[in-house]
Amino acid sequence: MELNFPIVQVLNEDGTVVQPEYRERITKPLTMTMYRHLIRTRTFDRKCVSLQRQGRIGTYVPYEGQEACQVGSALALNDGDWMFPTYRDHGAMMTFGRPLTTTLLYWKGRTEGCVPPEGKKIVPPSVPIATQLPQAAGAACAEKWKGTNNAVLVYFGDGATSEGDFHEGLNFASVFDAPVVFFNQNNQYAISVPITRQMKTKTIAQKALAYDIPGIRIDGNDVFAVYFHTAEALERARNGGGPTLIEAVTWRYGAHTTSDDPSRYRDQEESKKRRETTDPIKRVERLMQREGWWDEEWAKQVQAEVDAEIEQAVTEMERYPKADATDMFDFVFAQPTWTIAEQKEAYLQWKRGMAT
Ligand SMILES: Cc1ncc(C[n+]2csc(CCOP(=O)(O)OP(=O)(O)O)c2C)c(N)n1
Ligand SMILES: [Mg+2]
Repeated sequence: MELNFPIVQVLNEDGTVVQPEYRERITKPLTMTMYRHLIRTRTFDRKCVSLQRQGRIGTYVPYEGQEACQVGSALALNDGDWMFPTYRDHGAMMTFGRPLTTTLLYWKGRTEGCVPPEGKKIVPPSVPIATQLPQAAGAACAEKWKGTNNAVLVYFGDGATSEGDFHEGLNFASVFDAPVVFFNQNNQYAISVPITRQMKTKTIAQKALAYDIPGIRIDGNDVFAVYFHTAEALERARNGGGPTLIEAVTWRYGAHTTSDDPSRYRDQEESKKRRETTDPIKRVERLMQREGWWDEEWAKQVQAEVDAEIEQAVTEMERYPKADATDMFDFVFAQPTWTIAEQKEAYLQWKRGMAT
């Protein structure tokens, strides 16, 4: 079965374009845009890990290693499209237009971090696994029935495929030919659980067969494969062709979250080896060198601009006070349920006790 879903690349690890039909479309300006976004997302991610270590933001979910998945797919969207991210997809959100300060405020626990940017349909990240899939299918149906040209892109991990919501979302979208692209980032782990413990199938893409929708397995560290295949799937969705399941095979270099220690469940050598061989940024650099597009001064300038933008966002985030823990009770529903009201009261009592 795996043979039917080989991993598709456009750019291989050496930075060589291996699919001639895309050759003409890989221009210098497009490559420079990709590179800038990859550097911006990686630098931001590293900065966030360091801010967490210094106690300036709360728990953080790093995505280093998965930048090509997030940048390539987000750049394939039109402005009017929807994005349904998970807690790991702030690289995709910032590429689609979410301000960096918003992302920082989210990880500081402030409610401002859940407010979508004006004019962009970026849903707050789903922390409960896979709940966003049926929601995305529903949003896509709504766009279709309203007769718009907007499509939906929904992210989820390999672990999410074990949830009922995964199957419900795909089935619903398939039955109604909803204009939605299901974008799976297969980083091969659900916290400490490897994919072999998560499913018996060899691929995630093959699950598309059960819903009679197109499924494709791509190299998630190849920003061009991600970009072109997501764009094609979105285009098909807009033209009435229904949903697509994309499995982007990738790897997170670091921990599941800043509270996790991956050395307890996997060999750290593997991540080190992958950094050297399959890194999404290095292969774009190799392409640029090969084509004679690489300019050391320009790369330094990109890094300096990105650093300045991130520093500015950190300064803005730090103007906000620490989050008030009662926010978590006040912002679930417009009117709290009695259970939430009771929990809030219990929390306030505990806090008063701590103060005396
Ligand atoms: C419904 C639900 N069950 C369990 C959890 C706890 N949990 C948080 S992250 C995670 C693993 C998810 O793995 P995957 O879907 O592969 O995404 P990744 O974290 O690798 O991006 C689990 C089980 C949760 N957040 N929601
Ligand atoms: Mg995973």
